[in-house]
Amino acid sequence: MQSWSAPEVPTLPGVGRPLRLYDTATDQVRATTPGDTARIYVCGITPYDATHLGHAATYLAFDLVQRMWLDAGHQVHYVQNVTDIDDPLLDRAEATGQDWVELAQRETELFRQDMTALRVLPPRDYVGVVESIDEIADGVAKLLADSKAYRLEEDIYATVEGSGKFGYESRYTESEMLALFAERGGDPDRPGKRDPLDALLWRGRRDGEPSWESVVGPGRPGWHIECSVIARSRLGMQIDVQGGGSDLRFPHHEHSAAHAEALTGQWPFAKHYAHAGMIALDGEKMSKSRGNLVFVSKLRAARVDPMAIRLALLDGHYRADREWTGGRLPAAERRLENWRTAVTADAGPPAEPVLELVRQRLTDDLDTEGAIAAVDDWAADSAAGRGGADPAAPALIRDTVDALLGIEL
Ligand code: 5CA
Ligand code: ZN
Repeated sequence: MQSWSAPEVPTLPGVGRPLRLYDTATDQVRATTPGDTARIYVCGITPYDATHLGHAATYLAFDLVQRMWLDAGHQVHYVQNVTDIDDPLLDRAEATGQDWVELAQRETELFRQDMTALRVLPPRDYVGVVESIDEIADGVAKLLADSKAYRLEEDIYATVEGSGKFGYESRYTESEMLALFAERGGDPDRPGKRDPLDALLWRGRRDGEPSWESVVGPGRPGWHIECSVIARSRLGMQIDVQGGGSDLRFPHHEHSAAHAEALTGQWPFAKHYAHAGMIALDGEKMSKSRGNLVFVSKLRAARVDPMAIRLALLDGHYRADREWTGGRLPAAERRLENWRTAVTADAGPPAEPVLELVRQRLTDDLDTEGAIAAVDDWAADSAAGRGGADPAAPALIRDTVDALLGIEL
């Protein structure tokens, strides 16, 4: 699929620091250890009702991961999927009398426009499931051939034993896994499954549903295997980061990792499993099924500066579940104005210590609040005429905020 266009990233003096990031699987903040090219897979949208502020917050968190690696001198190979065929998309299309292909294309395009406006660096490979059916079916066939999958009526399931490590990513107990599986698209109670937690790999053709001919018969892929295959074929195994919102911790990322590990015999799928917290509105997780959504495109249509949206979403730790309230945007707009005033001044307090502090804060598990506070302090000193008058400072602050926080002043 076509990705979206990349914003310029200014080069900063000096070198960035290694990024430390919380890893769900080991319950620790640990250094990421990329090679020359860092490899990251971030789960993409299911394209209906895009892009709400919860989505945006999650993609912004991983945008900062990419920016930290670039600043530290790495190249980044970033892959993201689009779940452009799945039950929730078909349900929405049917409920609203739309063609599911058109719905998916329209929402994916809106997502691209929103990401561009928010200055999110694009994935190198933006990959739809529909365009990947053959490679996913090949993966299912291999799991069947290796006895790591089995047929149940017209469908195909993966055995949870297939990877030998099931459960390490989420660290949930069996009963927690069972509850979440039922809640998030799994079918623990289906008769005939070998284990209630076995995940659907391939859904055989049903009347009235889209399906494709394939090496494992007609049908369509299950959710988790799509991400395993799309990630593995482009990035290999032991990728640096597998990312998504915390609702993907289980079952999605557990099963995606298990399928990829069962396919390759290699472990782990990812060196870090990173999860962003959920954005809530009125006390409830913002979600398509609840319908309590604030859309990036609606805010843009109301002439809200996308940089204020970005700044508002970054003003909170990415791992914390947080509430979107009416006051967040005006606060971000005021802050943006203060920063813009300070970087258009002829001089300001020296910027190198600010750059150092922003690097330090962001590479410490993406402490955006700390980074924003460092820029606030500089802007306040500048406005008050404190701390020196370096004519090079405003330009360096502008580049720092642009390259590391992705905010164009
Ligand atoms: N297509 C799958 C992943 S393969 C999917 O989860 N799509 S999604 O459209 O439902 O979500 C896209 C991303 O946004 C996921 O990483 C999800 O965890 C994240 N997300 C969804 N709702 C919220 C929310 N309220 N707050 C933060 N992130 C969210
Ligand atoms: Zn995914």
